[in-house]
Amino acid sequence: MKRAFALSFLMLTVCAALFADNLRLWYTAPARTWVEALPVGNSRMGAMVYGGTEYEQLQLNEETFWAGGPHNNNSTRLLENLANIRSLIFAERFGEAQGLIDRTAFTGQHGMRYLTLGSLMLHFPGHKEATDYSRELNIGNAVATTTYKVDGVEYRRTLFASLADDVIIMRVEADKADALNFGLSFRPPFKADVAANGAELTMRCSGVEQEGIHAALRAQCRVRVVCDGDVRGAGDKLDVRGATAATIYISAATNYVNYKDVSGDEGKRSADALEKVLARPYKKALKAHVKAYKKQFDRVSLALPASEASKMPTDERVRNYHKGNDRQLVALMFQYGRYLLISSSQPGGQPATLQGIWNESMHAPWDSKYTININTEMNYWPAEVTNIAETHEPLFAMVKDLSVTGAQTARTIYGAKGWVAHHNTDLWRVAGPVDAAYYGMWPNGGAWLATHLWQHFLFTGDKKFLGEYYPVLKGCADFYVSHLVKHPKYGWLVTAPSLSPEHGPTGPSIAAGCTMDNQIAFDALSSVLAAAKILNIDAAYRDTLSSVIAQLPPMQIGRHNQLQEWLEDVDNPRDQHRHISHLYGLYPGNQISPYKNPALFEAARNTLIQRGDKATGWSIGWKVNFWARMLDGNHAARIIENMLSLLPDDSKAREYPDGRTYPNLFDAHPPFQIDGNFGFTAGIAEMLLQSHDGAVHILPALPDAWDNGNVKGLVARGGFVVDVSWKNAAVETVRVRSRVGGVLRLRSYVPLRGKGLKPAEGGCPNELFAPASVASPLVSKEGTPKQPQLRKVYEYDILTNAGKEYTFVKE
Ligand code: FUC
Repeated sequence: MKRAFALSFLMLTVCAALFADNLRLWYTAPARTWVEALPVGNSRMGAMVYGGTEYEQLQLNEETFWAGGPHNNNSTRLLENLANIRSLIFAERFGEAQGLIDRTAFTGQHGMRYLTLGSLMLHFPGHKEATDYSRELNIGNAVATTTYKVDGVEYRRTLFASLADDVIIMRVEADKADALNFGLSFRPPFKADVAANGAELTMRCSGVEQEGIHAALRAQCRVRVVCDGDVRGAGDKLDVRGATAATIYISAATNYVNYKDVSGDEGKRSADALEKVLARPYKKALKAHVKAYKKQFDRVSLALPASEASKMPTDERVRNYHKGNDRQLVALMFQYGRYLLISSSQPGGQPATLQGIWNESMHAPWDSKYTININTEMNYWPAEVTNIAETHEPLFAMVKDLSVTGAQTARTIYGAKGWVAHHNTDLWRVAGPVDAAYYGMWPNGGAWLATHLWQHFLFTGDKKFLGEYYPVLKGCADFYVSHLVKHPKYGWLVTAPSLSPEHGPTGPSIAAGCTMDNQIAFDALSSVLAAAKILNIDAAYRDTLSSVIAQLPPMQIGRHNQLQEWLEDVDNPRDQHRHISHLYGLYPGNQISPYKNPALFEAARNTLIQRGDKATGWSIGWKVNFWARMLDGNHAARIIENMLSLLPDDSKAREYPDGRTYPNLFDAHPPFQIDGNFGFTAGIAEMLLQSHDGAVHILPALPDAWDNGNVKGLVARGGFVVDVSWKNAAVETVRVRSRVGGVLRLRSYVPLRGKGLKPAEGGCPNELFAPASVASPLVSKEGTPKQPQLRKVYEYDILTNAGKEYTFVKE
């Protein structure tokens, strides 16, 4: 007995050690490039730490430091041309329609850009030649550490962006008394005013003008050193002498209040944050941060088999992933996505941009703003299912803002009701089209974002939330009801002008009623219909909604047995474009089900095969989710391998054409774009648990190679928190905690047993995970769609009570 106990204790310890080890990114040399540096963040502030010995660099960001100021970009010239543009589209004179849009839909403002705050530099004279070097980011507690020795003295730097205190803190220590001597200075890539005052260094700077919109923002960044030695400020530097430990506190703020108000006091805000944190000792501040972080992070764990390869430094693990025996890297990458979302998106803050909050440039790729024809939505795919729903809140707040700015856009540019946003927005919540007709003339960005409100309801059953956001959801439906027009040839109600994101069959992209538009309109209209029923309001409006839904174009299966991207059967089966927009209905939507419409499901598979397995980083992230929804874990694993392919940095893109992961595990479009990280995390969750199609499906798409493992804390629609363990790639145990009660319908590839579990009967008993009911597809006469081959499933029902836990095991 004693021996058995000792043995299992030992095994637990070994497992815990392996597991803990898999929550570290670690390296044996300082970062040479930004994509080797490690990110910390608390949503409002972010830092990239290089871990240099002689020169340490902390590249800083504050999430509201953007170019420009309050404005909108609503053209007043589109409306008078709208009828003409529509006539041209329906006459299939797409090029002329596109030209007319290019001339009338744009104001010259294409969204403002997200800026950097520059870097804080630490200079350690004499530390160039160091030994015993190591740096790491522990995503188990959100702390980054650098250690090394110089002349027998060990130096340690500990960095975190406090989730409890609204500052970034770096602790610098030596293991020999009084051995610390270093200087601090700013390195801003813009004109800044830097001044030292005692133990504090302050940088004051302004945003920049962009496209005629004057710079309305100012930023202040303050650095305060507390140490047991001597700290002196002189000119634009601080100097620390003869210390054993020094704590550096960094605060930053701007005058941004909201998209129309810039009356904040950046000086007071940054000073107040410092004063507040200085009131508690360093150790308490560290503890408070770790506690706040773990409260969110610890809700989910994922264990996949480890191997010798898992023990290598992180960049080597990515380099070697294709060799096939480091499945644990997938678990690390999964958790890294959760780390990045917790660190870049917290209640009260701004949503994660194309780069989260981490941007080193004054001219970031695509302005590091919000691209809402896929990228921003992808950022939030992991939020609900990986149990960090609070990270979703900044997105909800942005959608609320857009429902106001976008109402003006709908009125001004289309003469329409409700609200609309196109394919980009920014800190100022612009909602008009940007860039050019080919990319920008797409009126579904707002409605896609708003699906996140409905999804939050499905995951939580929170009727108060639904009531609060109902007007925002309804505004999307109002837009479609007033804006859709009857297609003269087909009689369906369609969006016009529009496009299938950033893609045209040939030449121009401008079209009417693209498949993705119809799917998003379907979701916008039917979620309002369902919400109105649940909230018992708007009875007459529900009839209008049902009538419009019935007139939307059905999905169509074309001559290559593909799901058509456009109304016409013009897809090119050799086209491998990164946007696979028409599969929105497969993921994140739930309009394509193997059980309810197998022909459509098969057409979606053909489309996926035709588009290929490679792409930009975010597109690969989307494909992991697509193949999970295809219930094909082995194919999803192949896509994962395409993602976990090293790109040392952008200058090596030619040598590494397939590189999609940087040494710091940031996703490479290339360049760096964080959506791929989040898409990846969501994709792993989707392989392990699905809840969009009439049941909570356990291990729907587990690859054969992930033979043994377990996941804890994933969330299914209906508010079910699910733990699963598996052996030989089959379910062993399932534990479910019910947050809101209701019937749980379980779907599994193996028979299960457990108290109260009964074979399922009838339609889905829980509206929170019921499948969508969409019209049957139209099938081309030239196509020969096959039926998919589906694994046998077992389905069970159990009535759950809120707050109770249920356990099931393999029969
Ligand atoms: C869309 C994509 C690009 C890129 C950009 C930020 O335009 O087509 O690949 O991700 O967003």
